Amino acid sequence: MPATAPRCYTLLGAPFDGAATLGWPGSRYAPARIRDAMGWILQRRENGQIYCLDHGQLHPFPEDLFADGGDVAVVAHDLEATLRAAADGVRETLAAGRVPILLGGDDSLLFPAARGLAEAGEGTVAVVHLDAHLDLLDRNEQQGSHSHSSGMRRAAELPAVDVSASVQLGARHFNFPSSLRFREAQGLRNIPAAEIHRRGTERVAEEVLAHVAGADRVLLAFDIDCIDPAHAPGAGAHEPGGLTSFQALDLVQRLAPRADAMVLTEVNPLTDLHEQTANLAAYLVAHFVVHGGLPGTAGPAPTLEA
Ligand SMILES: [Mn+2]
Repeated sequence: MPATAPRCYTLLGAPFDGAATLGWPGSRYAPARIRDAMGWILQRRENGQIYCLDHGQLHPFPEDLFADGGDVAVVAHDLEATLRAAADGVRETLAAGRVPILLGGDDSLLFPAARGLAEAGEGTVAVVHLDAHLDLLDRNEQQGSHSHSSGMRRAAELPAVDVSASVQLGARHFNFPSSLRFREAQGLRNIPAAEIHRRGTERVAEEVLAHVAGADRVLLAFDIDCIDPAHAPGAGAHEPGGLTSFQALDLVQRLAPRADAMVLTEVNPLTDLHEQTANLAAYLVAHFVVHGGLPGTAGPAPTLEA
């Protein structure tokens, strides 16, 4: 097989939850907890490879595949400065030829992730947004115009973002009728959690990949609350009926090769249980890196035995 260099990834922490104006604050502590959990996963590397048990494959994992770029310069009292710093971190990582993984922090960070990806080059950006919520709030008195309820709305306003090539996955329960009107006016596709449960992740991922096909670059925006609180209790809000941890991991594995950046938000160590959610978040990041870096190659064949 020809030697192809894998895409390489840089983790950027954004320990900021000042825009968590509803729900529980605490996601500022997530980057440190997720980094700790990553350490346990990365120790399974040997001689530049890692063995993925899900598909029985060996994946290249050279030393440079995954790097920790530290935290972006969040300013706790200054939302705009924090969003700017996060966008700069994403843009500069892409300019260095690496794939950024921005770890929130609250979900206001979806917007600077999209902004940094948009500013990194010409052409259009599609956002694949996994979330229990739509985050399409324009503004209100309590939350203003930049909060963890408005990230997707602000991203959709960026000229480079192709809203009709973007898609939201995992939403459930109730939201504002004005958000439905915005979605319909903009042609923003929505695949709610109920539909993912009925159709399965393989078919949904195929539809998502077809839907974003026309975009030049893709942001995978992952609010941990798209996962059911039974699987991810450490979140900013609990919405029952969400994805299982398996469904979330499977979607990330399938979408990773098409994604040019990832933002992972709303992991909340203050509501977590025995680091369960930080651990799941670390595995979401690890699968994003392993499956997006290079396809797996001949490994041991999967067996049917227990
Ligand atoms: Mn959410």
